[in-house]
Amino acid sequence: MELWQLDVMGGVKLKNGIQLSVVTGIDDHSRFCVIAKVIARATARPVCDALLEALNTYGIPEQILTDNGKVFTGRLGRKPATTIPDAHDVPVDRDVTMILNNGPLGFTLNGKGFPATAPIVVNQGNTLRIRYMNEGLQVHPMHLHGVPQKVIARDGHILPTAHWEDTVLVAPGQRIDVLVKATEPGTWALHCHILNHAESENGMFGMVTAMLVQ
Ligand SMILES: [Cu+2]
Repeated sequence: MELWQLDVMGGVKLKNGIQLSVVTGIDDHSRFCVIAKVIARATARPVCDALLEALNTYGIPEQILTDNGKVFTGRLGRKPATTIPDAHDVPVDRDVTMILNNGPLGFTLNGKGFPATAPIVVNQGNTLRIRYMNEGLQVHPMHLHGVPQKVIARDGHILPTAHWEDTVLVAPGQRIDVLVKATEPGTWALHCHILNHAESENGMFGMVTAMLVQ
């Protein structure tokens, strides 16, 4: 266990109207889930208890990344905790996870093949961070029409120098983070550039979706 990404997810609504939160923890390298604890309220005590339980079970990771640093660590020291900003925390308007796969369901983006894929809808001027994760057994070069993609991280590691690509090659098991600035209104196709993953004699299918800039 090297790097844990912790989060507190709110707004889990039960049928009877009660709202709950979930403390989640994922090890960045193994993608192993170390915490998935439902709590009544996301205050320091239950959140820290969930973290302590995970530390007792899995040992101490080298690093912990979280946007909720104070609630996780606030109770553990006498002084207020110092939180080091996460290099992933570039200001973005929207985070999009895009899971690429080629398995029993065919060529899919987030488990769906075109035309069932969900478009990414954004407002003009927004910056979005797309995290590609290739769960399949083939490479998938992802091309976004008309808009360059700024590659900022690979497999959870921030690149020393970000660079621009039109087509982002994602190998099996890889995770790649890109920033996209939605400057032009319109519908921009986003698809795998191995064309037989995206197009057949009957038209588009599989790894095709679109970014709709409003
Ligand atoms: Cu592909």
